[in-house]
Amino acid sequence: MITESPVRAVERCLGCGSTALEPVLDLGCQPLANRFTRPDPLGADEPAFPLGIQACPDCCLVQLTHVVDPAVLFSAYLYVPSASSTWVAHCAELAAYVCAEARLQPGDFVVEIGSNDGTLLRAFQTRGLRVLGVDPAANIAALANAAGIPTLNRFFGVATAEEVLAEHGPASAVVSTNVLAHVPDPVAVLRGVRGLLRPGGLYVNESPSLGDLVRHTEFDTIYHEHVSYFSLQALANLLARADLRLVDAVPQAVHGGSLRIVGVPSTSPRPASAGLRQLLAEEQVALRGDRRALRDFARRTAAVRERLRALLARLRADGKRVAAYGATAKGNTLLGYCGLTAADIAYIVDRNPLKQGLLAPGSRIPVVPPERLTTDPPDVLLLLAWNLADEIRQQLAWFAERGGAFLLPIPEPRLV
Ligand code: DWN
Repeated sequence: MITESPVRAVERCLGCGSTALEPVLDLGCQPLANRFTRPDPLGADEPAFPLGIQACPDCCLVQLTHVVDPAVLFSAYLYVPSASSTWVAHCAELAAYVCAEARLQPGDFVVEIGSNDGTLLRAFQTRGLRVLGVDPAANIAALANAAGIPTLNRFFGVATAEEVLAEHGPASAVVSTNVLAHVPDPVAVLRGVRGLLRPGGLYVNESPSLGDLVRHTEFDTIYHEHVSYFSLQALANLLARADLRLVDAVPQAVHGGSLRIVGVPSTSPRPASAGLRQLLAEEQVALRGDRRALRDFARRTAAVRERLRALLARLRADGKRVAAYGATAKGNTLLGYCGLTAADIAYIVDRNPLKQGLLAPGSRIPVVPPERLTTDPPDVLLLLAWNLADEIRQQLAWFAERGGAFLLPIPEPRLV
């Protein structure tokens, strides 16, 4: 039987079609970062796919070298953002920002692309807005609908936008977080956004920032779900291809550093903000000759692997037991690239019940509920959710008081 491969090599830029793509970093063959598996006594083979990034010198888009069919990645999903109170607070602030920027009135219509369990839309709903989520994961869309957040179980693009438009009318605001960077055809998503927005409407998107990825050596945030790694210039180019115009940007701390951007239909009179012009100028300096910045990043990535492995070997030699906190997607890139397994990390705790009882992809380290930390405490806790370190360390103050240490892997492995 011939089955079609879910992976394809990216030979033309996903933003502009250029064939001049330049390799940046190769992380080897890795399994899908959110494909947590059931413990299987026979140790079933896990498919692994090439993982690396490359840069387009023509439109600046940094992107994967190989993309996996989104239907394989997103039709069922285990990640829900509501597990983190940092994220819930961020959503409340983001909703307030969009309401103010788009001057939304009660009853106005807001659409979120990739709305997951409805955490963000709930913040709009409580402000009296009409909301609709669009999400491709059937299990997660069902959770959102059951919780009272109307959610259409679809991938978003021009066809879905037309369907929403026909049924609900144009949107005053379209919002997406951690979605635009996840799709192999971002321009198609943006064309859908353009079609759905009313003339004075706003598109607000947040995605991890390339600048932060490079500055803080966040190589672990590279995995098959993350197709693009955005600079502001690359985003401006993508929006322009969909008849949208970038008018504002506000850097955010979430997920290791993200870019919040505001786009409007290109016919809108809204001018670009002074803040955006300043950020674009700073970015040009920071990523100037970005070949060198990206080469340095690749070198530092290899150094993190060596240092983390050496540190874990030393801890083991000292008789210390290590567990991990946060069964994150990025954690699986870190574990896979650094070659760490259950021989190095006893278990991973995570409070998302959808992940508990499963094995992390590749490393096959068991994911367990946080209570395990009290019944079977390790000496050291590797923070795979380093982006939520403040929240987690606050919860686990007792662990540090009992002499436990936290190991932060990024930007440099260190015990705190
Ligand atoms: O883009 C993506 C980002 C936004 O989220 C996805 N492709 C997948 C996901 O990436 P991640 O898995 O690296 O995300 P987080 O937000 O770093 O995951 C945090 C994990 O830690 C969750 O599984 C929940 C868990 N957690 C916990 O167990 N206890 C988090 C907190 C704050 C806690 O106290």
